[in-house]
Amino acid sequence: MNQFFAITRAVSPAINQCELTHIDRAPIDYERATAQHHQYEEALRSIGVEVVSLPAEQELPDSVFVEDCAIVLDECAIITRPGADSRKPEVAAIAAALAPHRGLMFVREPGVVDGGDVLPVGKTLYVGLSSRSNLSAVEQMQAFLAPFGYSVRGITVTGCLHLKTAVTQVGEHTLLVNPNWVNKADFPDVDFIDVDPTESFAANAVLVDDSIIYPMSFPRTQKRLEEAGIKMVLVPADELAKAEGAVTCCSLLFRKIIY
Ligand code: CIR
Repeated sequence: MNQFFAITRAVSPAINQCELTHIDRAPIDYERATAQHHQYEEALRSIGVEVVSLPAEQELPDSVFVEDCAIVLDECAIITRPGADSRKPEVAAIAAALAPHRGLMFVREPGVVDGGDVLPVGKTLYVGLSSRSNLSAVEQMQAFLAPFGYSVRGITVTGCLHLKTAVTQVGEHTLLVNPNWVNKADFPDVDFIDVDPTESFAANAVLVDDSIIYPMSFPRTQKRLEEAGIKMVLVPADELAKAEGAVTCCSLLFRKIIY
């Protein structure tokens, strides 16, 4: 059994000023979002993850979505340069929190990338070329990671915010996917579970060892996952979904490395 850390950050009181791209603005209940975020942290703890919870950032509406600030691999961490200008200041505190755990590398201008666009599967990093992430960042990340044997591939994603809105890993060789937003042919040598067609946003799950943390809002896709024998810890996540965030967005999960 691997040991994992997760970095999280409390919901900002400014959450109602969050960025939105593909959904309409609806009021977000800060207390409810915070309560659900605590349940998410508890879910991580329930499967043995050590949670490092950072304080809320008053001035940074989207700062609860820490996933977008870094890509943490066993060998190093890449600090991103988020695609939305309002989110660029979020990375400083995340770099400081990661520094004790990994050597850091930094994506530089003109590169932009949100961690939500980066899906590592084995030694391949798939990067969604969304409105938030570009080829310059793909090239920079390829240069950082080539010495560790990774290949970094930019792929097309349409209709949703990030690559990981459309596809995430739910087993070593299994991806949970919304085939309307990505092309399954871009992911060789894996098995797929498709989301139920009525549950477009159901493809985002957090994989920890052989369990996933999964939103309660998608019962039909949940049934498909159960039928595939995937262990699940269910969490309420509908309040932060109004900020266009899902479950992977709320943590930076990485293996403890004992040097
Ligand atoms: C944004 O538009 O940047 C935030 N409102 C939502 C970010 C969600 N993050 C993620 O999917 N990794």
